[in-house]
Parts: sequence; structure tokens; C-alpha cells
Amino acid sequence: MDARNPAKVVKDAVESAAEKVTDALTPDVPGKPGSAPPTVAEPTTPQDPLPPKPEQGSPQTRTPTGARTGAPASANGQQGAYLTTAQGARLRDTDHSLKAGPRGPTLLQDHHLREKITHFDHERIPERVVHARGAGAHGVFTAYGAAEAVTRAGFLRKGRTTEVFVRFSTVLGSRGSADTVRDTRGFATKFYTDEGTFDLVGNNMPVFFIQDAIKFPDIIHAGKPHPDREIPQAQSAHDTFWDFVSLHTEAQHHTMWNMSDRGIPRSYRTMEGFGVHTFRLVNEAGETVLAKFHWKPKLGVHSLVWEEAQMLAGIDPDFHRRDLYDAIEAGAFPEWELGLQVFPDTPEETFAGIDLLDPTKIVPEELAPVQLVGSLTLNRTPTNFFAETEQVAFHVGHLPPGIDVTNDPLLQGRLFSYVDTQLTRLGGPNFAQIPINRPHAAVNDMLRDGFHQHAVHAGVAPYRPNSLDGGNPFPAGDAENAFLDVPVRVAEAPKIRANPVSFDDHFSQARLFWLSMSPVEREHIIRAYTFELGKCFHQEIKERQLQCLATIDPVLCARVATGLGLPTPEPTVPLADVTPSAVLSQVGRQWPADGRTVGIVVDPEVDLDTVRDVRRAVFAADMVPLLIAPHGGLIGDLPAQRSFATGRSVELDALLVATAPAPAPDALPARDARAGAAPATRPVDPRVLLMVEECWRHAKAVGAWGSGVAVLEQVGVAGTPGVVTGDSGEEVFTGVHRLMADHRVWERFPATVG
Ligand code: HDE
Repeated sequence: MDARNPAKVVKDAVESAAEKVTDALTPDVPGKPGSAPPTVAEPTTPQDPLPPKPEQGSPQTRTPTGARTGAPASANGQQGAYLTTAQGARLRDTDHSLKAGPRGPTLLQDHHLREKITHFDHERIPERVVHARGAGAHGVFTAYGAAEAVTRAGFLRKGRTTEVFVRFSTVLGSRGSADTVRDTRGFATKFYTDEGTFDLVGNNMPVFFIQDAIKFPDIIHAGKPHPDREIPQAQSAHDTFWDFVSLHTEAQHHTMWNMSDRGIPRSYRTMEGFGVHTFRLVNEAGETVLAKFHWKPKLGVHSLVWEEAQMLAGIDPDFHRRDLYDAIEAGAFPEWELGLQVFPDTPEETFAGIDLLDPTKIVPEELAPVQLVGSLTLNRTPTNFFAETEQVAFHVGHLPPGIDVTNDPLLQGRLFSYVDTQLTRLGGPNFAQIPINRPHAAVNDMLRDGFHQHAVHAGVAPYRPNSLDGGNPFPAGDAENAFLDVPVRVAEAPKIRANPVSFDDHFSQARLFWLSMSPVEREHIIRAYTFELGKCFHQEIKERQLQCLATIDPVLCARVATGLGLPTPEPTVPLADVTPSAVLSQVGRQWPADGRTVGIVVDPEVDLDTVRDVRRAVFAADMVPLLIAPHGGLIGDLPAQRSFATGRSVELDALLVATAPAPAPDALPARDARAGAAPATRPVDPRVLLMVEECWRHAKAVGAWGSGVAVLEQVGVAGTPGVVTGDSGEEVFTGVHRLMADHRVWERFPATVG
């Protein structure tokens, strides 16, 4: 036996065996971990830190109060080739504690050990109490100019570009929970405008569970895991959630959105965003309008199917963040258009009979069209998750001149909460000085000192009025573009804990949403309610929620009741007479499939030239091809990105089968009975059969050529809707690409409700 250090023996063996195939294997698909490929041997020649990856960005290098420093962003975190202490002293060794001899106790004087461990012990900060799980990206917003007439906000002037940072999130789950759970998604945008930062802190649904901020702890306590056993994580399918929403019926409209396909988005890139509340805009002339903000994704609004979402939660819990980062790395930059619904600023603050201060209501786009005022492109991934995505602090009160709040009681409470929460989460009042939160506008406040103060304030008079600092800082007026608190008239009224009567309608818009859905979307909603309520323990809670559904729609209620094995209750009040809003449905239009993932099943016997051409065609269509092969490494000269063991249907948007692979040595033919179709003349790897079957079941486009056609026949899906076969791989891909514009092969979902 070799008497040398065992780790060194392994390293030497690996190094001597290192082959030159590494280059050929370096994938050309997104997902690279570092900015340069690693060497097999451990690097030993000192060199400066590697540059960030080309798709990465970081916050602009600004002083703590917003002025440009001119330093390169890559100099933010670390410099020089050598390991140092936090004070910059170079270190000889970070692998061994300082001990009294090789077998002796560790010495208290080891300041490097203490610094390293102490810092490590404090690496975590409290996660967000809601929206803990999220992913962010940098980008740019360009204004069309269409909003100039209604707001003086400079970043909405024609042609202006503004840097942004966007964070998407789920609401209920902890920081480590799965991306694809059924939940509302956060869509928070920080516009670094030169008139002060504007945060549009919205969601992917236009309504909220509650009408008054004072109920926020109640709905969140109900939605979070039960306090005794701390289950279930990141989901609403449990007793406390349905207990609350069935009693507090203003939640029913939002609940309907959550039970719809909007609750399980395909991607952050395919989500709409909504500011939810009504805001007040003010233009140069001092005229005001009321407005709601919308984000419209260029790729359309698309969702997962429930089984896919559940499988992904185990197979790839990072599905949405990976999709976001991969798309940006591949150059398929996610894009949205910002839109406004504009309403006259009348004393009643209503439009078409809808109370604009009630955040449980939408204004259908048919009544107030969304006017597009600018576009958003996300083009850089964060360089460091903690520094940027974790430390970014949004606040609905970060408003530029031209945008003001309304009296929506939910928004009013948020104006308190978002600063308050940062005091514990980000450790003090100076969170605006963290690089990702630094404004790009000049800052001259009189806030001083406090934990983590990074600014070195000059002068002696942080108060007003003063003469010692020459009177600085001076208040600005209209000529200097000061923020305007619009002097809205407040009606004389008693001080009271109550809602306006108009807030009492809790069901009509839930019905409006239901009636706006296509049959297949209704089917999904029925299944979602049945699943969620089916997971509740208590019959009483299910019965109470069924009573709410009876007031929304009798068919919905009856179908869910059947699934739960409970009687269908009668509505207690007449059903609302509402006009559906066609734009709420996600089905029936065609959208670009850019940035989607296409799997191609190959094996060593495949016609490589055809696969090469198809791969090229997939790239040319701005999508990512993943070769899925019996083993990793190379198939001919093409690198396989997935093996049958590591690949699974749920990460694909479409599947192409280029061959009929025999069972690989690691296949267990009886692994999945669902894939076990009739015995074939030539057995096919069961994981390939499973992949085809799952893609078909999840209504994805499937294609095959050559011997691949036999695989589809064996699964029993050849000749069915959304399945393309032919002799030419490229033609088959063209057919599949065309189908992908519909997002799913909707015919495959049998809809039983009209
Ligand atoms: Fe939030 N919300 N919220 N919220 N919210 C937070 O702020 C709160 C509400 C939303 O990616 C917290 O920094 C109250 C509506 C998003 O960092 C906290 C109320 C909408 C994000 C907070 C609401 C949102 C948050 C948690 C009721 C959609 C994630 C940590 C009055 C329009 C932002 C933090 C990010 C985050 C409070 C209601 C969206 C605790 C009290 C309505 C997208 O401050």
C-alpha cells in the first residue's frame, strides 16, 4: 500500500490519467459554473481572481450615498492573488489550526481560526418572513414615452433607459423550498432612476387575499406550516389555510387565481406581473389620474401542469431560478412590457362600478385597456446571490416624483412594513447603503450613524435649519423636481375600524375569473381545489369551502364535492351576473418559444449528421437542445448533456426521439410499470419509454424520425395529436417547433366542463 497522503495519491492518479477529451466535452448549453473551465490538476501558480462570467452583472460601483466611484464592478469583493485575513494580511495556511504540536490542543491565540469560524457562524441573516425563496436578475428598462401625459416621472420619458434589478419569489416557502409549488409569485422591480429609486413590488396575480393590511399576519400565519409540526412546507393544501380563507371570504378571489394554472407558472419569464393596488400619477401640470401597473411577458403567460410541478419539486427544486439564469446565459433575455390601466381621479375612486381602492378586485382589460409604456429586458445574472438577491430591499414607499400612493388600506400598511422588516433582516437602518440598494440618484439626507454606517458624512450640521453647513441641504420645489405628496382631499368622516360597503362583495370577481377560463383551465381549477381540500384533515373545513364554491359556480362546486365525497351545497346568495374577461385565459393564442428546452434522445447508433443538423436548427430557433444518451460523455463527437439516469421529461418543453436505444447497462427494465408497453421486437431502454410517456401525458410536443418512430409506437402515442413523425429530422423539428407556439397540445387534456 502507498504510504503517502491518501488524498495526494488520488490526485496524482487523476492527473496522470487526464485525457484531452475535456475540451470536446465542454458543453455549449447554459449552466457553466465558473468563468473558465477548471483544470484536472489543482492550480498552484498564483493568479488574480477570475473575471465574472460574461452574463453576470453586479450592482454599479457607487458610494454608499449613490455617487459613481468608477471602480470596476469586479473589484467589489476581492483583489490580488493571495489569501488574506479580513484585514488584508497575507496568510500562509488556512488548512490547519495553530496547535501546541501536531497532537496538541488548539491555541486561543489563533486569530485566523477565530476570524474564520466567527464569521462563518454569522453568515446567515433572517430570511424574509414572506417571499423568502426568490431569484433575481439585473436588466434595463426603456420607456416608450406613452406615459408622459399622465406622469412627470422622468424614467417614463420617451427613450429614457434605466437600470433595474428584479427579484421573483414564492410567498409561503422557506428559502430552501421548491420553486414549483402552487403559490402566488412575487415580481418586485427596483428602478434605479435618477430622480430616486422606484420599487414596483408586485405579484404575478392582480388581486390579494385581504383588503386591509391588518389582516396580513392572519393570512400568512394560516398559509405557513402548522406551528406545532411545521408541516406542510411551501403550500396551501392544509387545514389552517382553508380554515382561514373559507371564513375570511374576501380571500376567495385570490384563492381562485392560486388554484388556477397561474399558481404554477412554467417560468418566471412566462408570468405576468401586477402592481395590484391603484396608484395615483401626477403630471407636469399637476393633473392626476389613478392607475394600475401591469407587466406583460413577451413570451406569453404559460404554466406547468400539476403533475409536472410536483415532480419538479423533487427532481429539480431550482427549476425556475435555473430557467432564469440559463435563459440569460444563453442570450434568450427575458422581456416584459410595462403597461398602465388609467382611470379618472374622481372623488369616488371607482371605475365602471369597481372600487379602485379594493385590492381584491381587478378592472377587466376589456373595460380599461392596458396601455404599454415601456419594455424591460433582464440581461445579467447576479454575481453573488447573497450580496444581491438576498440583500435587496424593496419598499412600496420608494417612489419617484410623478407616482404617489392611494388610500388602499392594504397599500397603506405596506408603507410601514417594508422599512420595518429590514431593520432586523438587514441589521439596522442603513440598508440603503448596501451595494444592491444604493440609489443611482444623488443622496443628501440628514440620516446619520447607526449599525453598518458606510458613508463618511462631512459637515457638522445634519439638521435644518442650519447656518454652520451653509444651510445645506436645501428643500427642493417644483422647479427642482421635488417629490409631490398629491394634496388629495380627505373626506370628513368619523375615526372608525371598518371597510367601505363596496368592499363587501367577495364572490362576483371569483365567478368572473371562473367564467373567463377555457374548458381545460376549468378542469385544472377543479382538480386543484379537489387536491388542496382533499389534503385537509377536517370535513368541516371542506364543507365550509364548498359553501364558498357554491356561491361562485354550481358546476365547480359539484365537481369538487364529488371529488371530496361530500354533498354539494346550494348557494346561499344568488350567483353574480358578470361578464367574462377573455384576456384572463392563457389558452388560444400563439407565442414565441424562445429559450425553451428540447430534448433529443440519441445513442451510439444514431445518425450523427442528422442530430447535428437538428441541434443547429434548435439553437437557430433560440432554444436549447439537450442530448439525452445512454451514458454521459461523448456520442460520436457530440457531448451528451443528460444520461438516461440523470435526465427526466419534466425539464423539457418538447422531446425528439432520434433512435430506439437498447436498454443501457444501468437500466432496470421493470423500473416503471407505466412505461411498460407491449413487448417490442427490439427492447427499448425503459427510461426512454417513460420519458416519451410523460411528455405525452403532460401535453408536450413529441417528434421522432428513423428508428425513433418505433419508440413512439411502442408507447402507443404515434399518430395522436401533437406527435410529429417523418423521415427528415429537421422537418420533424419544424413541426414540433410550430406546436410549441401553443405552449401545450391542449387536445390531450380531455375537458369535461364546458
Ligand atoms: Fe409584501 N412583504 N406585504 N406584498 N411583498 C414583503 O418585505 C407585506 C403584499 C411582496 O423580492 C416583506 O423585504 C405586508 C402585496 C413581494 O424582496 C414584508 C402586506 C403584494 C415581496 C412584506 C404585504 C406584496 C414582499 C418581507 C400587507 C403584491 C418580496 C421581506 C399589507 C402587490 C420582495 C421584505 C422581494 C415582501 C409585508 C402585501 C408583494 C414583510 C404587511 C399586496 C413581491 O415587509
